[in-house]
Amino acid sequence: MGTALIYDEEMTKYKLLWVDPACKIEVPERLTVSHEALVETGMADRCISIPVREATDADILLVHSEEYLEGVKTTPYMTLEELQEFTQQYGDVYFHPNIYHCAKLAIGASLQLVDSVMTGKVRNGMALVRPPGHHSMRSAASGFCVFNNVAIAARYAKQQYGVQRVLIVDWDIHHGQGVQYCFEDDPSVLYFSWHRYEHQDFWPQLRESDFDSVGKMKGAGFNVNVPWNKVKMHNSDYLSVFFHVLLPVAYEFSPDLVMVCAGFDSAIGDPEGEMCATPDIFAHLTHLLMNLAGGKVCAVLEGGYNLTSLAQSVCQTVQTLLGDPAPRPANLGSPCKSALESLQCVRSAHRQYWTCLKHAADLPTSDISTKRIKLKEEKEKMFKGEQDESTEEKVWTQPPKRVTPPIRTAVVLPDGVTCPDQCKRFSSSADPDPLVVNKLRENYLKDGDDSNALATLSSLIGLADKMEKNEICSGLVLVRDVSMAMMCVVQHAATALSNRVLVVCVGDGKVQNYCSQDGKTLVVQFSSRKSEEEESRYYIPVCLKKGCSDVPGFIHSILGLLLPMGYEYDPGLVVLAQMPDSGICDSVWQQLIGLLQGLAQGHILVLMKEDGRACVGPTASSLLGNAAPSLGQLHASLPEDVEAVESLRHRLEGYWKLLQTTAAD
Ligand code: Q9C
Ligand code: ZN
Repeated sequence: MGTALIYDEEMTKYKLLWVDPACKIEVPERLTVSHEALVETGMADRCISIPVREATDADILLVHSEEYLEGVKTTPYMTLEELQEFTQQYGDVYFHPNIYHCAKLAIGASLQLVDSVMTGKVRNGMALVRPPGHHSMRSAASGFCVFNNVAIAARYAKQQYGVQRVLIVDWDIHHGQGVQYCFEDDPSVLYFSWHRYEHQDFWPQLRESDFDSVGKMKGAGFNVNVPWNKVKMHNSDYLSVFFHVLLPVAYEFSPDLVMVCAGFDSAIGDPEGEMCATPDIFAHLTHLLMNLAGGKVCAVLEGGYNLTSLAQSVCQTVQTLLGDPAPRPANLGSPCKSALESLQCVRSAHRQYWTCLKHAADLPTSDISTKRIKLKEEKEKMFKGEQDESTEEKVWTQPPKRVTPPIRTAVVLPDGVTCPDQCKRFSSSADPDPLVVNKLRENYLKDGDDSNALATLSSLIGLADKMEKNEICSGLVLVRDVSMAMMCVVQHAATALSNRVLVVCVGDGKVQNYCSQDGKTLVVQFSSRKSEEEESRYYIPVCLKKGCSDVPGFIHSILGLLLPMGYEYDPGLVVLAQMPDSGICDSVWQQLIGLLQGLAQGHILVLMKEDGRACVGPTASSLLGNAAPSLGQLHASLPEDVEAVESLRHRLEGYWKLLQTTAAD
């Protein structure tokens, strides 16, 4: 199953016809450079090209009023003066004789995308459209938007395909107030938006863009606003909000479809956003959504006004939708204080609606309105100070070309065990390094161990070597003794490989203390028994009451502990070991594999016991890049597990800054 790309040059055929400083950044080239970049990188060719269509009146009326539609319908016949006058009743938007036509195509493109994904013609896709949509309201244009493309698409998906729950992720740097208003009282559509806010000083300057607008009536809890109160937010600020707000809530919600308001004015270099997140962050944001809703992700372009950063960000998004491993999430620092304040406020505002946030810390001052005044005052004090126009924040290097290894997934399996055709059977027995073989024999094999075990271990080592050389992306090895194989590959990595290794061990069993003090390995073990080994920065036993068999507790420890530490650690290789009797079910296991592939450029080596054969199919499928099946709506974690995760977080947040969820005073 492929990735749809929906684009039509016709949508470049309108522009601003008079002088308006507020609108001059919204140019036709936004679309041409994005599309050309996809063509030049070969990505357009790899996508399934789907034609746009014109939205019907009925489509438009899913969200907009008849009066508004009738008004917009007259714009193609207006004189320049009439267009300017029509424009005047709205904020920061312009009309053109061809914009009504383009606006119908922009909706039609979004609906074609939903159709392609919902009928299974493709797995996911992106629509490159103009005009954007997320600011437009029932009866008003706004912020370059005429009709609300994504809101219409979400209603359409519900109506046409009986989709029960839609998640809308709005990573554009502006608040999509049009989307918020549309679904405010609707619990079937969860709207998440982060946006430059600056305590209501930034456009559209609405009180209701703040974190305490959580939705109304039955929709309470289904509107999640993350206001950025400072500019220059970095990759770690964005990721932190994904790990500690969006993803836990999204997994609890369990959407059947994910729509993305994919604006790239949240990227570095954008004159509107003034943020510092680099284009490669969109590979990760995209990747982290791709195991929701069985992989049904529809991205629709919104803003993005720096043509260079826009084109790069679009490429990162589409390449990730195509299934290529994401680049290493390098140099993640601590989220900034202002971001942590926002994070804490959002988590606190939503704790009554989402069980995953129930134990979130309260606001520092316990009173939301006191906090908001305090922060605003702080800001005004600062104002006289630095207006420094440092260029460093506007300069970045183009993300390096993402080279996918020739072999996606290699497997080492006993004879007779089958797996998907796309996997490559791997064996190093043709050319084993005699030194390695001797070392293996001496260190790991007891008398009586046969040559089969030796061959498996040397293949395992060979696989790790080829993964480091980027000749193979991921691997699956079935072994007799998981603990021993894990020790073997970790020691090999420590001595022969140059990369840091993240070891994730699922299930009980002694994990030899191979955590080096130098941080060459980071070991995270999920089990139901208290570990006898000493915890440290690099050995993290996550003790869950029922191990991995209680799904909510396990998922929340993956999202809230494992991923933040993993991203900050930035390993070159992930070793994932499933102990016998781990109690993990296939779909949870697949979620874990899917999420971990955001690390180490997808270099993940999975170890399982020989007789766990039933799981080979699902494991191989996940390693090949297929989306994990949805887990369904999650219930509350066991209180003991919440306690365990929170106490670990507190113990570790000094070492691992991405674990922080509160701002220090
Ligand atoms: N300094 C979207 O990104 N304000 N719309 C412009 C210029 C309006 C943005 C002020 C920004 C609208 C889809
Ligand atoms: Zn925007």
